[in-house]
Amino acid sequence: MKLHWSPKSPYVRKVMICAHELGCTNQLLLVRSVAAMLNPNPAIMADNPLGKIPTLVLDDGSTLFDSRVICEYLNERYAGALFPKEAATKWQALRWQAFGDGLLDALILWRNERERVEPLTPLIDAFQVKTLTSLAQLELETDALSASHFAIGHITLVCALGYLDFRFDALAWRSRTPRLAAWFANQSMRESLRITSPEFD
Ligand SMILES: N[C@@H](CCC(=O)N[C@@H](CS)C(=O)NCC(=O)O)C(=O)O
Repeated sequence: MKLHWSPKSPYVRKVMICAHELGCTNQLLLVRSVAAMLNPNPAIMADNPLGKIPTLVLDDGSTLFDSRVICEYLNERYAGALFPKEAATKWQALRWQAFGDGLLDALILWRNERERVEPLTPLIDAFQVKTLTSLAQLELETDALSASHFAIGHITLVCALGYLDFRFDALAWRSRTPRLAAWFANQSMRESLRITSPEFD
């Protein structure tokens, strides 16, 4: 399988963490692909008209995107337990995945906006409010995260918090959410998270 990949993309990181957890990284041919919102990449668009990474090309030539679909596909193909099946844990795991993905979506738009010559201040402010409110909510959910089995929700939230470290250092998120920071530090010792950290590039 070919994966349009970059070590800096937090959504690609989700897929790589799943692949490490499932023991299938040797089945992935990683093709370094530059995906920039303002510069659509024809090589990615040949496999995904949206021009986004991650995009997975299966051996029969069919394609899968986005990260949610690829992670679930790998989990099913390699009989993993990263997508809980029981209702008691399934919906919370999927909610945490949506929470982490939504936070990442906001952070990426925020980063694009702040790099413009004349950033729109109300938009920047709105992204900041959403991010800080999300962090405050996650701080309240730390016990529930610690008490539940490592799954796709944990993976996605770690990718979102890791992206804050990578691109939003000035936000100093740890000082606002000490319990979440302790949870993150604990999770980050896991091999699949350690070796996919963007600092490893
Ligand atoms: N919802 C998608 C988001 C993927 C995404 O936005 N990836 C970024 C790279 S971090 C990208 O490809 N951006 C290029 C673009 O938006 O044109 C997923 O979960 O895979």
